[in-house]
Amino acid sequence: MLTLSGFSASNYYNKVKLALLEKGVPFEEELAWLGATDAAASPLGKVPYLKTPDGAVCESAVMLEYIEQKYPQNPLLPADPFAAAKVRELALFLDLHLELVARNLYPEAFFGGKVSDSVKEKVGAQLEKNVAAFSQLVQFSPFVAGNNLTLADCSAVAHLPLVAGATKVVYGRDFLAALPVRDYLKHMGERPHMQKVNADRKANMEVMLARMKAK
Ligand SMILES: N[C@@H](CCC(=O)N[C@@H](CS)C(=O)NCC(=O)O)C(=O)O
Repeated sequence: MLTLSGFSASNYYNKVKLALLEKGVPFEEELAWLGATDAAASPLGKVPYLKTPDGAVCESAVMLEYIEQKYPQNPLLPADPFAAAKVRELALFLDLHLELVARNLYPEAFFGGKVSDSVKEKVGAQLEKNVAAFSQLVQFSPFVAGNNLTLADCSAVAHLPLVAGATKVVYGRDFLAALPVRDYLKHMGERPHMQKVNADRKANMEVMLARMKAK
């Protein structure tokens, strides 16, 4: 049995959780807040990490590849190598060029902190460029990589709301406004597994905010 460790308010946790649910792979969830992670399983102290019968793995993209290879049912990657490369390309863009850049804004956008003007300027310019590049790759027809749900959607549903929300709060403008993100999220939100991920996320977010207030 697999154990997914982390917490449901985490976008990277939800990326892996949705993949497991959509593929129909049995798993357990183990609550691990930041600061209380298993150092052997996640040497950087990040969540999520996945405990497998063979040992633990960190890094969500690696987890998705492991899950795909180990449990081929309900594939989230096309069989054709080039089509699979295009899905991986999109997933990597979402993780690295959108989410990781927008993450610099989260302290101010979501956690009542402050981000310096120089960081805002640098991140804003980088995001403008990266969103334009992402727009050339993404399809939204209806899934981000085409007709089928893929592992790129697991990243997209987890990250796009945060990128849109953070830019809206910090710059007063949603940098993804030109893309059909709202319709896409609505469509994805109709999937029962996505509804479970969203319900768990909301419940866990309340607990997380209460913990932050109590500190
Ligand atoms: N590249 C990592 C990113 C995971 C990540 O940044 N998770 C956040 C929670 S959403 C975290 O652990 N942040 C704490 C930290 O970076 O120290 C992955 O794909 O798993």
